[in-house]
Amino acid sequence: MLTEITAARDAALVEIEVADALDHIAALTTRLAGKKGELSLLKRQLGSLDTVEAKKAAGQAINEAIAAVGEALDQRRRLLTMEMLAARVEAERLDLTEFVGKPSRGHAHLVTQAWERLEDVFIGLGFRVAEGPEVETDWHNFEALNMGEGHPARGEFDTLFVDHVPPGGKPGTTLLRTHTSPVQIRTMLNSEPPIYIVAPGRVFRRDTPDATHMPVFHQIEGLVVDRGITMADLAGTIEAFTKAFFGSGFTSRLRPSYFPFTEPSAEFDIQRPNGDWIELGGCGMVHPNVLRAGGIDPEEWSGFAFGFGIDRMAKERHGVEDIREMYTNDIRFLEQF
Ligand code: FA5
Repeated sequence: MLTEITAARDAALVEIEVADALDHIAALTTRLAGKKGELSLLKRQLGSLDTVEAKKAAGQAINEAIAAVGEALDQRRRLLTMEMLAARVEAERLDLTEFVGKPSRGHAHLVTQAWERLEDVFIGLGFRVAEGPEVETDWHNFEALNMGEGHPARGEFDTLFVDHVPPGGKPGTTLLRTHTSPVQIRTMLNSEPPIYIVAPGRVFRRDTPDATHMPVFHQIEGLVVDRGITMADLAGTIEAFTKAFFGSGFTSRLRPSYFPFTEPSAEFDIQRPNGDWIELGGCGMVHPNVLRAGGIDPEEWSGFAFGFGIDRMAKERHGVEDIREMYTNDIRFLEQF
């Protein structure tokens, strides 16, 4: 009988050893170690043994075998439970490797970079930075800039109007500023000459987007009002700025043009080291009517102003083909700058 018990125990231990799932262990627990399990059933045969000693020895052997099998089942259950949990953790683990070891700091947009560099260059030339609102009055955007009601030049600015009537005002006189020039007026009204300011900012026009136009873009305005300011000061400032911003290989020129708020007026172009000319913006001597609208006596003071497109400058500086690319928010494009 002892041989039979040992054989049953060893067979049970082997079965437990190879069980590879928790429900398999549960089934083995019932079959091997339960009250009606194979080992317990052996007890029924104890009656057939001849001596009390033999019965005692066999009974004890059966109990030890049941305990050994029970212990083996516990151990195997613990192991399989741990393996199952480890497998689940592994399956549900988030793969964070792409975030490890790769610093993912962003950087300023190329138009913001150009804007900040322009401020730096002009501050270096002795200018201060001024600001004005994006929602403007017709008076600041046009009237005070020598473009009275019905002035044909108004038509060149495809204006976006805001559905707002100011207290005591007329409908259709609130608009999104079409250029940064109204900051000239606000600065003259708020401060005494001498004035040396630049005003970078966002402007709006009903322009259809194409390779060189956006309906929302950025300009930087410059205004100088002092005693004895001449066109030579304007040309010298533009040239100093061109070299400081683009590099010593670049040069500038003024070409006669027309703006209602400057007289005389000019377009200014810059020349690349390869000889190409690029148009950057407009400029001129501040019109006496504009100085008057700003509360400044044109007999005592004179000044110059300029305004150009920041987006176009960023485009030229980085050799971007199409201005629209700068606003598609494509990280592969933006990352290059
Ligand atoms: C003006 O807006 C004048 N206020 C500039 C000025 C200021 C002249 C002071 C004299 C004295 P203009 O409409 O040409 O001018 O615009 C100036 C620059 O803005 C252009 O040369 C161009 O670089 C840029 N620009 C104009 N329209 C767009 C557009 N839709 N998208 C991107 N850039 C534009």
